Amino acid sequence: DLAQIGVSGLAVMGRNLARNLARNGFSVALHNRTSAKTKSLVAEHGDEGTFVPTETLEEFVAALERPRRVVIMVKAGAPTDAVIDELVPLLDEGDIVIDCGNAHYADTRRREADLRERGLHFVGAGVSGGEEGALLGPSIMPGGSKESYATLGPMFEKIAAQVDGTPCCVHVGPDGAGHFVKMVHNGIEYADMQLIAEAYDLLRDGLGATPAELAEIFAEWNSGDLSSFLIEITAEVLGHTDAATGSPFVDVVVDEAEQKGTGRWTVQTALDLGVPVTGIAEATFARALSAHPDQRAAARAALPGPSEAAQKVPAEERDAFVDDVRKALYASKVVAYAQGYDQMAAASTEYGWDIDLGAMATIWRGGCIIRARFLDRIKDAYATERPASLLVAPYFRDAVADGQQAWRRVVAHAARAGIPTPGFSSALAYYDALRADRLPAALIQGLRDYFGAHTYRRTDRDGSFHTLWATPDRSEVEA
Ligand code: NBP
Repeated sequence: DLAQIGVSGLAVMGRNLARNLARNGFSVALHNRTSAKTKSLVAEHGDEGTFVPTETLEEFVAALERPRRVVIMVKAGAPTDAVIDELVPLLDEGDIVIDCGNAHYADTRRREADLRERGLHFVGAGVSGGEEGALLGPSIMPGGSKESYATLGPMFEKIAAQVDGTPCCVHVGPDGAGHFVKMVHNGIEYADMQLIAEAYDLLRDGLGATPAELAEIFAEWNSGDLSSFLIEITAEVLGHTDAATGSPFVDVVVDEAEQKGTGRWTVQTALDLGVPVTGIAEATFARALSAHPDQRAAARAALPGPSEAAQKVPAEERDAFVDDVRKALYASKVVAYAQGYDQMAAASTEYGWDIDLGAMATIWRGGCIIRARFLDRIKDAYATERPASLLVAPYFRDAVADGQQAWRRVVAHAARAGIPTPGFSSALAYYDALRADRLPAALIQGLRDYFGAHTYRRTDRDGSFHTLWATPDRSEVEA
């Protein structure tokens, strides 16, 4: 019998995705560049469902029912192109090639156009949830044609995480839309983690509390509005004791954050689209800063901070401080999501993707790293019409208004105590800039006109104007 779907690339992700498909009743053809991984999968998990192991791509393709559904799950970049190049000559019109790796959406657009010309469907599908998600139910963000989704969608919806009976998988939009949304998801994940880290830093310094005590605070937050996978595992990590030293685990880890590049892609893309994603950018830069130990050591030796006394929160204000930090975290998180949503909206317009933004919140509620109670609220915010910003959607508007003063107190405290809070601070600056009656952008326009004759518009009448700055009377001309 021919297999319903094939998976090529059987490292941790591909292996678990293949098992997930088999466990859900689909017959799965298996292929890996080197066949050891194929053999071990069948040897260890062959009883979980129907697997058709193959050694060559020719055998693999021949083992699939038509139209063929071929999932590629290899290292993103050149390896993906290598597999596609080898695979394509073996396929027939109407077959579907699905890249479930972490591809850059521009690569996906290129590959999709190329395969479409050859009569094939190419689906770039974002898959979130790591190893465990791939096995037990990830959040899946497939792009590509509507036609390909008609045959692929039901399978993906079955293996995806389910929340309240709704699968965490939806057709995002044509060509690179799925991988774009996955990229923004990862960018938001960076921002989420940075904000949590800042909250931890503020509490630890301000309260002088132990990581174990802070773990309890995060566990408590996880029962409220902030409830999310990342807050839950923050409590776990902070509560963990290092077996070798008996110290809190967080104290024995080198404080230099690494990154694989999806945060950077999100920021680079946002710059091109002209969308401020300051939350994601600050999170990405904060990781970069942490990873320069020599520069940090030089600065630590040379640059003074505030007096010790400024850092501690008085005993009678501790509970209020904890609550302020919680509200500041929530408000900053709303800003980060609002910005990520703006970025998806801008790309949707730019590329004609017609992304249903509310549906993105729906499919991020389970399976993926940023899964959170919060996302139900975002889904609701987009249920009727698209708000000008997530910040002005009624629920979030009220929540942020409620936390606004706390947010200001926390950022002021951080500045006085010398605690770096680029996420909290820039989010508040974004909030204030967005709601400002007048921005100093007017002065910037004046300066640009002065040195570069770049012209400006007036508040009182239409047209473009230039002031003759070098003339004695500085008269104005219409440009
Ligand atoms: P890796 O990213 O480590 O890739 C290993 C796989 O790529 C192996 O199957 C390997 O075959 C194959 N491969 C390589 Br490397 N070069 C190849 C080539 N030139 N031709 C054919 N095959 C080649 O695997 P992974 O961690 O399972 O991740 C797979 C994809 O999923 C990546 O794009 C990743 O970014 C994405 N992703 C990963 C996670 C996660 O949590 N790990 C989460 C979400 C998405 P071999 O066995 O013969 O060397």
